[in-house]
Amino acid sequence: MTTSPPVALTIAGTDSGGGAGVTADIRAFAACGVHGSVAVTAVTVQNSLGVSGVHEVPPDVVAAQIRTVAGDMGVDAAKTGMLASREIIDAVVGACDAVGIGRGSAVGEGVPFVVDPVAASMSGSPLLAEDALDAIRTELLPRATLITPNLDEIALLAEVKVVDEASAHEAAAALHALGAAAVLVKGGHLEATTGRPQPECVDLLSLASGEVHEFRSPRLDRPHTHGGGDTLASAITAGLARGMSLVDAVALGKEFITRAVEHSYPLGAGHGPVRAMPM
Ligand code: PXL
Repeated sequence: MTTSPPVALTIAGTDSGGGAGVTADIRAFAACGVHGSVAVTAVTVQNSLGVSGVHEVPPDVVAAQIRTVAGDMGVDAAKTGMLASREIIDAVVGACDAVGIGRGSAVGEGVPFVVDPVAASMSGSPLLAEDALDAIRTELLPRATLITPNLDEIALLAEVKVVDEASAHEAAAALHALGAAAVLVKGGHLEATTGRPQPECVDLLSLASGEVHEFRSPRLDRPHTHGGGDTLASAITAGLARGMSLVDAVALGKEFITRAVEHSYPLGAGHGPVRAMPM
């Protein structure tokens, strides 16, 4: 008999260069053994050098993609990446509530929902309107099973500058106060932010119960890390779609992204992508 894999849904933007956004998400889903479905929020005109155009998908079309997929094949876990605007966030929240994605949805507990609060590309191009930050804070954080901000996104969302372990805990507490049930504080950008050499890349998983888990990996100095954040969040989402606990799914994600960075490759004249390796 042929068995079907679990289904994960990414709600995110495209990258014409195939490095980040839904292209990275689908590769990570496939490598982690889940079927990837997509609700495209925006089309970016992009290559390894950066983003030269952003074209938003109409909010009702974003919502329709979510409802159409969920109503047919079902969704075992979902994630968000680039959401572009407040109007798209409102549409995503409405559709997710209706089909039972995330906490506090119309259908009880809701399926696991990972919110990667993407604000800008690696090269600094904005991927989220300034007035949409508040919608991420008030609409999405409380619905998320897990949020996966990098240090820049933490500064924007919680107004905490993470420079060490104590401020990482402070950031997690501020994000819990905004309603996030679980926060993964990603330490990968700490060396660039503080200028202090970091032999390890330490990610902190903080649960609202007060439980904290640390995930450590050797710091790999690689120039080609395009799509790294998307890949990590997608591998975690895949783990959740497979029925893993949150802690086990984050452990899978950490192992997956460490291997993907280790095997990243040059492409074009700018930053190449991480490589999704089967797990
Ligand atoms: O990695 C963040 C990201 C997410 N989604 C899209 C992107 C990027 C970074 O460039 O282009 C579509």
